[in-house]
Amino acid sequence: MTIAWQELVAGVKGGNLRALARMISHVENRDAGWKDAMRAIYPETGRTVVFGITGAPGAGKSTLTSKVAQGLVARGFKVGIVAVDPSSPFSGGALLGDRLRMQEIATLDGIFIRSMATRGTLGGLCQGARDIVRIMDAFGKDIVLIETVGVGQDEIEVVRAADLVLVVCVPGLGDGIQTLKAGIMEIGDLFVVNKADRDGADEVVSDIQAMLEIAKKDEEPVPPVLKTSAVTGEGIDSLINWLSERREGTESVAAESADRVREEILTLMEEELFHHIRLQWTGNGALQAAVERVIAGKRDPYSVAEEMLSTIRHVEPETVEHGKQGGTRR
Ligand SMILES: Nc1nc2c(ncn2[C@@H]2O[C@H](COP(=O)(O)OP(=O)(O)O)[C@@H](O)[C@H]2O)c(=O)[nH]1
Ligand SMILES: [Mg+2]
Repeated sequence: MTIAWQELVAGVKGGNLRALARMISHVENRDAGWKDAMRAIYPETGRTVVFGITGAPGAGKSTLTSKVAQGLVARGFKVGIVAVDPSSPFSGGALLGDRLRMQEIATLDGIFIRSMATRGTLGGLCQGARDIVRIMDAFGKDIVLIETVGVGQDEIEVVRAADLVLVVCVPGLGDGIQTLKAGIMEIGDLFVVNKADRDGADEVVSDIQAMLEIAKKDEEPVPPVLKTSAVTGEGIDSLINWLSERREGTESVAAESADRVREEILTLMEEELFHHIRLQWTGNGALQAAVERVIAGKRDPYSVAEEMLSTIRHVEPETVEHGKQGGTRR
């Protein structure tokens, strides 16, 4: 199938919703020509501020995300949502629940919602999220909210695609903070204690504040801790205020840091190399032959892998259609 990439790219830049959805799917599938298409939109990107919203399952991330998105739209922002669904067979219900809760706003003007599976994403979860964010950015979104569960390594990787991270905690999860993956406290720019309508919210706030004080580095301000309740509406406005202030006041946030660019280039190179290695070795039968020799007890996997790697001298890049240079951003 040949994809009408130019049409899609033009559609995305022109604010066409159908083109936006289709381009995201084709890029996510890594359909032939995806990189040229990303290159074509790259100069149009760099405006969107990306907020990662992470926390334990059931903390209220989806509920908060939809409330906050609606509040931001009411203030004139164009908002996109990326929902990273846990696709474990045990949480099939959660996935559906997320979709249903999100459905409520999927049709609201100015909000585009995209779900992403956590497993089997070509190119990795973080790069996948980054690609989607860029396409939404070129489409004209001012803000993208990425909702992700903060419990697994893959999920934490996703927040590397975010400019600022909100960590959602709740009372009544025992030691709520401990259920989050170690390392998540360090990445929070804002802590939200949700379900403040329940007992114990103030204790969780103090616990987090104490923890942040201990972890505090000189010069750096301690991240704020907000209390919210989707039931009573408490704190939702303050949360929306924080987000819109950060959207407005931090033009440099969206600028890519050297670390981030370095990491992205490496990720893209790894993806490409891996793709070529697979194609080459499955295509020419060398892999199958090696498998047979190992199974027959004639070789071991270690030396086979080493031998095969030593045959790589040069990896041709994917055919470049236009031969043009990628642009710089506006
Ligand atoms: N009592 C109370 N329940 C909430 C609040 N926010 C969300 N919930 C409920 O908590 C459950 C999980 O919410 P959800 O947004 O799906 O959590 P997620 O897994 O973090 O995305 C749902 O039944 C929500 O209605 C809140 O502030 N207070
Ligand atoms: Mg959710």
